[in-house]
Amino acid sequence: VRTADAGQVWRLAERLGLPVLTDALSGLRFGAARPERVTHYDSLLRNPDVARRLRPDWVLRLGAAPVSKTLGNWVAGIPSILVDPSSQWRDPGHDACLRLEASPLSACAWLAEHADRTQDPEWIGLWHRADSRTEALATNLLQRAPWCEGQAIRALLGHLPSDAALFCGNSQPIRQLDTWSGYLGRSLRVFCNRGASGIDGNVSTLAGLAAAGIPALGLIGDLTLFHDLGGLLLTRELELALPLVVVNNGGGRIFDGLPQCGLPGFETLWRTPVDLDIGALATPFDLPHRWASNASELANVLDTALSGATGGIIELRIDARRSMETHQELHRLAASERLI
Ligand SMILES: Cc1ncc(C[n+]2csc(CCOP(=O)(O)OP(=O)(O)O)c2C)c(N)n1
Repeated sequence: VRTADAGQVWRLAERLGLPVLTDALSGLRFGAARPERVTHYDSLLRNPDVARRLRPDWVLRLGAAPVSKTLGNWVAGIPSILVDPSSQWRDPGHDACLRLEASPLSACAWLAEHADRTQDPEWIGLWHRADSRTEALATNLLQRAPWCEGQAIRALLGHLPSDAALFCGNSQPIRQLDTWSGYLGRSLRVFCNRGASGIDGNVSTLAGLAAAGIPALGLIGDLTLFHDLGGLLLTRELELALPLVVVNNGGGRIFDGLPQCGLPGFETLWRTPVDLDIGALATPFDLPHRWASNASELANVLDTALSGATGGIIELRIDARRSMETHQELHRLAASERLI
């Protein structure tokens, strides 16, 4: 949703009492506080009681399919109206019973004027409570968890000024952002090459954003970097003002969540770690290289990198197994605690 359209979406939500499940890429997740905003759906919908009691009769979907598979599965089978300004048919679950090729601005404005059925106020209250409680679970968990992507993402967001831009790579970074960002209280523009979830060309896209006058902080996985080393040439040429943060967790760790994890050959055929020294890779491109393997190191590195606006690479050294355990612990807590 474009920034210009967001106000109309919130007006409709307020007028009808609708919860807005704000995908990290929606343009609605960050900004002024709204009681209708839900950010933790990926975790709280794992709670069977919540998933059953908050289930709607219909869904108004704006734009592309959400990042969260849990959300996608939960809305499957619920009649939905898809409002999408693109001419594509972005309905992977085939749930749209009506597709409007329109801007969210005009569709929401029309609905706000013509719809007359407001929802039971208790319903939005339950959403808000479940979201707040899940946020408390996540914050509490990250305070006691070993160094992981959730903590790193919150530190990155905490360092970005209002209206900053973030480019998030595919694979886990966008999912980690979707899960852990929570609500920020100031605006942030998030970009991603969602497309067919390709890890190709991500560094080049970051450079393209800079060339278009949108300096963005990059957050990508290690394989995603190795896939687009040519993009580093562009970042040097364009003298990118903000750093590229690379999660060095030893290959494609998204595959650790697949059932074949642990099978003979898994390492070679799925995880495919590439034994390259990221610091040494930065050298021929004249890019500064900094690294962090805990929260205080990251805070220091970000202070230096962002104050000097020198760009370069920040390598986040993450123990993928521990990070995954924390992620799973959040899912377990959200599924078992009383959220509403
Ligand atoms: C062009 C392309 N090739 C292969 C894939 C399949 N793929 C999806 S995720 C992934 C691993 C990405 O690893 P990394 O960037 O290190 O991120 P992590 O999974 O560790 O978060 C791969 C190879 C893809 N999405 N796009």
